[in-house]
Amino acid sequence: MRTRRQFLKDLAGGAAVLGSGALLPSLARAGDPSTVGPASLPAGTLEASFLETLPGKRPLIKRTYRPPNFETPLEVFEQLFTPNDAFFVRYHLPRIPEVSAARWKLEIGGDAVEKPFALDLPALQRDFEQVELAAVCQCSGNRRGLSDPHVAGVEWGIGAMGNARWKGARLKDVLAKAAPKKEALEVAFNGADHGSLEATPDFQKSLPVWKAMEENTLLVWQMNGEPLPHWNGAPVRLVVPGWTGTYWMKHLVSVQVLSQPFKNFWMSTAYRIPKGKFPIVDRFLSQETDANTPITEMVVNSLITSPREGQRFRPGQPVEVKGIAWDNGAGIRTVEVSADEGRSWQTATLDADSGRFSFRGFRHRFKAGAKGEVTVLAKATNRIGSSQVSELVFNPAGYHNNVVSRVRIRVG
Ligand SMILES: Nc1nc2c(c(=O)[nH]1)N[C@H]1C(S)=C(S)[C@@H](COP(=O)(O)O)O[C@H]1N2
Ligand SMILES: [Mo]
Repeated sequence: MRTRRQFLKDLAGGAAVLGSGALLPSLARAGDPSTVGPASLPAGTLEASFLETLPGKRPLIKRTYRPPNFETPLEVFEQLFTPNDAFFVRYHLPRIPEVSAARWKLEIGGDAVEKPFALDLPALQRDFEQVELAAVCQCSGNRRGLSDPHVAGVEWGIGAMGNARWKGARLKDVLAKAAPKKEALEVAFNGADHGSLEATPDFQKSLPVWKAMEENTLLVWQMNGEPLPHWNGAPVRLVVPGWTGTYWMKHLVSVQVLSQPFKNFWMSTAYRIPKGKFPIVDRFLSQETDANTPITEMVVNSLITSPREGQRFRPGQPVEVKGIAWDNGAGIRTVEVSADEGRSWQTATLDADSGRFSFRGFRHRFKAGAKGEVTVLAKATNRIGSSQVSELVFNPAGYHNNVVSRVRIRVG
């Protein structure tokens, strides 16, 4: 067991650049075990998980301290948009400087541009059209802790995701100013955070140039109408709607347009899925190998927020099923709900559409039957006919868990 003192020591080491210690989390509000994740998380994960407060955040589910990995509790997803102080936090490396918005500079270059240049925040806000869109940021490893068998990595429950309104400039407009050459193949991104050891590969990621140039790929400085919180990438982060969180580089400091595939640990080894196992629309061809391919878009998924696991109802009492569904940006077409283990399905009512990259709320009401245990299932289907799976598609990194959502309630 790591002690509080050890933790503070580690964190102080990691955050030495902060000086003030302003970003130390306040310890420790032990959580009600039922709030820190589903019972099927690996042995030890639940015991080591508490609700704890990073500066500027409300209590979130701590999965690891260093680097900070904090998950959003289930009840927050009763709201369509995830408040900034409840938005999950995911880092790979422990040294996370507080980047000053006033001094922030973004370097734009690479071998596949004619005119490299640097940009500050006023220029990003003034010289390019500002757009705002709703989009889900979901970690590739969301629900990894529910993998069966369990796999290594941060043992996330259901809350390594969030939905926000993001505002900023289009990456393609900024890149146009650098005059990309026609041999541009990928665009690589670096953030201000790094490891404590020279040997730790820095967290840098690339996108295929076509995705970087899409009109919804943004350099954002605002989240839900506020400046980005430190822990979610201040002052500027990349937003890649439809694709998993790994590409959404925080504390962005460098954008490089490249004529060759970008190779590092985070591209070539991590964040890969076996080929042919998932329904992929967006392929990252310059990074594919015979065996595997980078994870790209999210798979269609849903989460039941009500009723809760184990909730009790009286026979005949109405049960209001509520939740959210999301996908790669094709858009949610239907959510079906079953109250009989999947023998029959009813179509749920979809709430208002906040855009194809946003969470989509759904609801359905049924009457609790006779005494006993009832399994409530929800299954989302998107506009290109992709549905949640009934059996886990196992893969060694525990990505893309979109098994039909399931909650058991008790009648009687
Ligand atoms: N600079 C930086 N950006 C990063 C990461 C990181 O470790 N460092 N992690 C990525 C991953 S894997 C995810 S899932 C998202 C999480 O975004 P959030 O912490 O704002 O929730 O940030 C991405 N951007
Ligand atoms: Mo992630």
